[in-house]
Amino acid sequence: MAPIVFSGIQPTGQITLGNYLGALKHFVKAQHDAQSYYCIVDLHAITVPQDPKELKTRILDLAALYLAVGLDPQIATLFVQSDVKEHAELGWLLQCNVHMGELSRMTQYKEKAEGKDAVTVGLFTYPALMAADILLYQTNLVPVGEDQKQHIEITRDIALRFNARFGDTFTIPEGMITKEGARIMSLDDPTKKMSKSNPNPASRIELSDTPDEIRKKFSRAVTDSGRGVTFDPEKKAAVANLLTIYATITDRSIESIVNEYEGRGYGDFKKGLGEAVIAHLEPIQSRFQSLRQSGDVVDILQEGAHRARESAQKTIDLVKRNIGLGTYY
Ligand code: AQP
Repeated sequence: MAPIVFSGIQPTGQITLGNYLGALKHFVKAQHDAQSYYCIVDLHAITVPQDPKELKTRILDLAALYLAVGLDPQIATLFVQSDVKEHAELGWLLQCNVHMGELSRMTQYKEKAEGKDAVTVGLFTYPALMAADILLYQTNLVPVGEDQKQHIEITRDIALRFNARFGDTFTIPEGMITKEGARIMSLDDPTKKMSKSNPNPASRIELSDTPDEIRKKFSRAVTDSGRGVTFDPEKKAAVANLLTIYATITDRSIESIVNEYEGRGYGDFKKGLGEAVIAHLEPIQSRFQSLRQSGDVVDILQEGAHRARESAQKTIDLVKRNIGLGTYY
C-alpha cells in the first residue's frame, strides 16, 4: 500500500527559499508515490501574534504557492488546519499525554521565547498540536527540513507512549529529511537558518521576490575570506550555503558548480546563482499570479478539508474510544 505522507507550513510570512528547498520541493516529488496530506498550519501561526487580515491573505497565498510549485490537488489533499477541527481536538488529548519537562526541552520554543516578556501557552504546547497534525492521518512519512527533527522525535515518543497505555492507536511516523537543502542558512549570517520571520528581509530570498531583488540580495550576501569558490562547510560556511542553494535549485552536483567557477571570483559566482534562482522561480511566480486571480484556491481548500476530515474523524473516534471518552463513536 502507498505510504501516508503528511507535512505542513505555517502562514507566518513570505515563503523563503529555505522553506522551498527544505520542504515544498520534496512535497511535490513525494506526492506521486503516496497518499499525501499537505496542510497550511494556521493554528500554529497564532502561537505568536498575527494581524487577522494579513493572516487570511497569507493562508490563500500559501495555498496558491503549494499549487504553483506543482502540488496536484487531484492527487494530494491540500487543506487549512483550522478547517479540520479534529486537529485542535487531538491536540488537547495529546497535551494530556505529554510532560512539561519534554516540552521545556524543545529548542524551537526556547528560541522563539528568548528575550520575550510574555509568551503564549500555545507556543509552549505547540509540539503536542504538531504531533496531532501528524498522527491524525496515521502518517508513515513526514517530509521536513532538519530544524523539525526534534518535533518528529517527540511525536514518535508521544505515539509510542499512547499506544503502550491505551492499545494500538497510532502509526509511528518517520521523518523524511532529504540531505540536499535540509538546512538553508541566512544570507547575512551562515550560522542561522534562513527564516521567514527574521526581521532582516535581506537575510532571505522570498519566492515572491522580483529578479532585481534576488540579484541584489545575492550580491550583498556575506561570503568568506579568500577568493575561490570551494565547498568547505566548516571554514567557508557562507560560500558552502550559496553552493548548496545553487546545486539544489538546479538539481546539479556541488562538484560540477565548483568546477564551473574554478579560477573565477565570488562576484561571477553570485551572479550565476542569482540568474539560476530567477529562472527557476519565474514559472512558479507566473502560475502563482494566475491561481490567485482565478478564485479556484478556496474551492480546492474546501474540497481538501472535506477529504482530510473523513480520515481525521476515524482516528479521533478510535482515540476517544481507547481513552474511554464521550458517547459518540
Ligand atoms: N532554512 C531552512 N532550510 C530548510 N528547510 C527549512 N524549513 C524552514 N526553514 C528552512 C522547513 O520548511 C517547512 C515549513 O516550516 P514552518 O513554516 O512550519 O516553520 P519553520 O520551520 O519555523 O520555518 P521558518 O521559515 O523559520 O518560519 P518562522 O520564521 O515562522 O518560524 C518545515 O519543514 C521546515 O523544516
